[in-house]
Amino acid sequence: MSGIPQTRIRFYDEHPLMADFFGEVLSGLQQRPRCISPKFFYDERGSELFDAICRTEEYYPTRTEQQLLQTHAAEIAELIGEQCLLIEPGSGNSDKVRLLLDQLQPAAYLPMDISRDFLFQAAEQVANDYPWLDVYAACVDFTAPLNLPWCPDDGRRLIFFPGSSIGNFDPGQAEVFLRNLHNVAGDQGSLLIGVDMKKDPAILNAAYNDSEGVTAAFNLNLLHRIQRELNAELDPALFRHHAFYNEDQGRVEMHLISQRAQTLKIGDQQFHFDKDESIHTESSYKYTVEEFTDLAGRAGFTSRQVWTDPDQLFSLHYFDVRD
Ligand code: AVI
Repeated sequence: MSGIPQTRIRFYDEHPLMADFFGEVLSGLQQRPRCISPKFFYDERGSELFDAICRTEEYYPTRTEQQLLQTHAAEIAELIGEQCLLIEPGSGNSDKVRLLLDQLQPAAYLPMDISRDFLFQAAEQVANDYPWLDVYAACVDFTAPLNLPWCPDDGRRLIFFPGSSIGNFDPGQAEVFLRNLHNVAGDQGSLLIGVDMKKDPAILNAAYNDSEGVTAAFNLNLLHRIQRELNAELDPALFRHHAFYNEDQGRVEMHLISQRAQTLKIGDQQFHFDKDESIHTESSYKYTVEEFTDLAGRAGFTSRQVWTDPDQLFSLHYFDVRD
């Protein structure tokens, strides 16, 4: 024995193409209604602001889901059994999975993210903190169809997709994405997914309009990013954050509203905005337990268990692939 601690970590890099920020912003601003994808929120500052949102008084999803994971980890472990392969698409800082690892005792943890440095750093921390665990970190675009060439092929697979990130897909895209997860899970696999629930609109409106203005700063940071990275002629202070629950669509919408008539310049293109014209930056769909069970059912999943908190704010669903 050398006495040197060995980390059981392997890296796999598919070198996913980064999204074309310039091209997507230009085409989104040409559309009516104008829109920019929420995936562009998450530069370094945007990721810090998102973490800060999760700590605000009003943004209940993070702490409610953490509580559900903590409370039900043993039941989850019983459902999936010992020595599973725990796969987390969009693993980010791998924070929430830590609530499961001790109970689940998986054979291996497979975090996947498109953001290489962040992924490899987080994976290394998990490997250091859980020296008994094999970690296979994969830099991939998890929204594209996935295959797992680096994955050990014994053991049941449990896909973990927390945070209600599924809410940021529109329902059609969500079904396609869930189908991809179904393929990845294999014949014996399961899915553990966090889903924000429909509720009193006042609670939703407060969650996306926190009193400290963190969500507003997160939304407006997109314009700072466009100004800085695309050399755009625009003043973020001439826009304001607007978020509201759209009951007909069952989603919270975030917009950036032009506070006066103005013209933005990006590259050689100009975009004229009327006063109060909006850029739609995010939709966050909310689901009843039945609605989400049906959606996942259309993607081939069978519901085994759903846990909710006493206030019915957030749901944690456990699905099997098999009937
Ligand atoms: C990442 N996603 C699930 C968050 C949500 O609630 O839709 C992003 C967010 N936007 C504003 N606040 C939080």
